[in-house]
Amino acid sequence: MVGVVALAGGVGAAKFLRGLVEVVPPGKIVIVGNVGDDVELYGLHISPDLDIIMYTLAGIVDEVKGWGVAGDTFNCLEMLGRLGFETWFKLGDRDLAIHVIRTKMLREGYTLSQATAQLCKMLGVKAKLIPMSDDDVRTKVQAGELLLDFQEYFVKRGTMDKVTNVVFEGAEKAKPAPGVTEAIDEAERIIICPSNPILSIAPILSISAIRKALMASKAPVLGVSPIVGGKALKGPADRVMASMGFEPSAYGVAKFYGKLLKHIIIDEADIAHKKRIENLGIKVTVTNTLMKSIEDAVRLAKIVMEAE
Ligand code: GDP
Ligand code: FO1
Repeated sequence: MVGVVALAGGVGAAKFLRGLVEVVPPGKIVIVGNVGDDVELYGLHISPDLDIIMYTLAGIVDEVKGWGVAGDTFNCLEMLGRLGFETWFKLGDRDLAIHVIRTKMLREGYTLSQATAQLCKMLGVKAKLIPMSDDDVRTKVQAGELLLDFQEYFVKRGTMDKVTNVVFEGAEKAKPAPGVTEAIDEAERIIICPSNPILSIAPILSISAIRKALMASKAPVLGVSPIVGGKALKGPADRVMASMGFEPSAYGVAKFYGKLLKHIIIDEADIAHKKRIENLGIKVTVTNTLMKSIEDAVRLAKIVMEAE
């Protein structure tokens, strides 16, 4: 029986999920992960957002960066550099082992969701992590004349470009991975994690069968705002919202999700937006949403689980 479905990006989602697994039995949680950020480098399939969640829930994430494996070394990358290859994507040696195994499984005919389930099992992750799709959906970022691959925008160019449009290549034809819409149909509660709405959650919503299942679900859809006091705590969410015509605020996040959302949890810093959001027909809970520690994440997860 599925209790909770969580739509998740990377670092913001993982911080929240680390709390959620302490509040809800992990066996009752299905996490639908973004794979629009996936990239192929050196012949390896890398799924950064799935890995951030796996490493976090397995207790091996580099907590300072929020991605990668704690205490990793970079010998392989250093050698790749010596051989003349590009090294802007900082792949650690331990991290590489995951990409090698994922790629091996994909070459042997496993789907991405099967490979993810295997990796979760190997790492001892108890919650069920399902990629949004087994089909290729790739987020491309348009910045004026430039059309950038997601990681080129995010890591190589350090999010310096002003985003004018975002496209999810392959989304029209993509089907949800097995188990995604079934979990949404069965869920008692659906949570949109405090992730980047446009770059992390919109790719998931770009798959029409997922969007339809969410709209049809009897379970309440609750979101946590990743924008606090008009700013993203990390990354470009505020800038991307502004350049795409959305107010970079908790109100803008609520407006972006619109009818999908029943209830949003916003930060105390954003109390001024409460009435405005309620006028959109969305319920609001105001609390401290900063997750500086596991205790903060557990507290926030409890509030999300108790919100009506
Ligand atoms: P990414 O894919 O690795 O960029 O990660 P996500 O899309 O999952 O999350 C990025 C968002 O997480 C950013 O917009 C941050 O503002 C948000 N975030 C990070 N830490 C926190 C936190 O402690 N509280 C809240 N409310 N949002 C957070
Ligand atoms: N993020 C960075 O900002 N710089 C990196 O060099 C980098 C390497 C990297 C390697 C493996 C991995 O799984 C994730 C990695 N990330 C890196 C994080 C990641 O690419 C982004 O946070 C997400 O794609 C945005 O969700």
